[in-house]
Amino acid sequence: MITLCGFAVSNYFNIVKQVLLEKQIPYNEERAMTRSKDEAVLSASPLGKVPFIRTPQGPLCETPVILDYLEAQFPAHPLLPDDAYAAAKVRELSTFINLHLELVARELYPAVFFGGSISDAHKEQNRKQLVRNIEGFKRLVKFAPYVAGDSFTLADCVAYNNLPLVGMASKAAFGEDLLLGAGVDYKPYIKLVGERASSQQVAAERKAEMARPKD
Ligand SMILES: N[C@@H](CCC(=O)N[C@@H](CS)C(=O)NCC(=O)O)C(=O)O
Repeated sequence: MITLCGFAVSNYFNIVKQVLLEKQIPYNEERAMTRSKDEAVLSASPLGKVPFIRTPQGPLCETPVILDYLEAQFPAHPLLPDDAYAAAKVRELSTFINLHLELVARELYPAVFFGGSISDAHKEQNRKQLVRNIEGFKRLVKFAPYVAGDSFTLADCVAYNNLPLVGMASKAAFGEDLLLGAGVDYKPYIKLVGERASSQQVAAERKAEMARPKD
C-alpha cells in the first residue's frame, strides 16, 4: 500500500493525490507538515518538504519522481501516452508548469498569502519573469480540451493544482491575473477538470484542511 504524506493545502501534495485517485491506486494518508525536524520525516524527505510517499520498498520524495514511479509501478489507468515522444511532451509541459510558472509565482506566496513582505525590486523582477514564462507556456499548452491535447494526462493533475495559484498570486501581487492578462483563459479548463471525481475529492479535502484548527 502507498502512504501519501503531507497535508491537503499543499498543491504538490494534491497533485500526487489526484494522480493516485485517477489511477485508482489504493493509498492511505499520513499527516506531515513542512520543515519537520522529525527523523521519520527527514529520512523520507531530507529537506522536510511535502509531499513524500512511503512504498513497500521505501520512501520517495520530489513530486515528478513520485509521479514517474506511480506510472511505472501501476500501469493501469495510464496518465501518459504509450508513445515515448508523446509521453515526453506531457512531462515537458508538467515540468514547464512546475518550474517556470508555479516556482516563480511561489516567490510571491509569503507576501500575498502569509502576511510576509517582498521588496518592490523583487516584485518587479518576478512580474517580468512571469510575463516572459507565460508567453513560453502559451507555445506549449493546448487546452484541446486538456492541457496536452485531447486526453487527460499527468500534466492536467499538475495544471489543475497549479494554474489557479499562479493566477491568484499574480492578481494579489500585481492587481492583475497575469495568465488572464496574457490571454490564457484557463478558467473554463479549470471548470472542466473540476467536474472530475478526483478534483472534487481534492477540493473537499483541501477545504476541510483549511478549516482545521491550527496544531
Ligand atoms: N520540489 C518539491 C517541492 C515541494 C514543495 O516545495 N512543497 C512545499 C509545500 S507545497 C514545501 O514543502 N515547502 C516547505 C519548504 O520548502 O521548506 C516537489 O516537487 O515535491
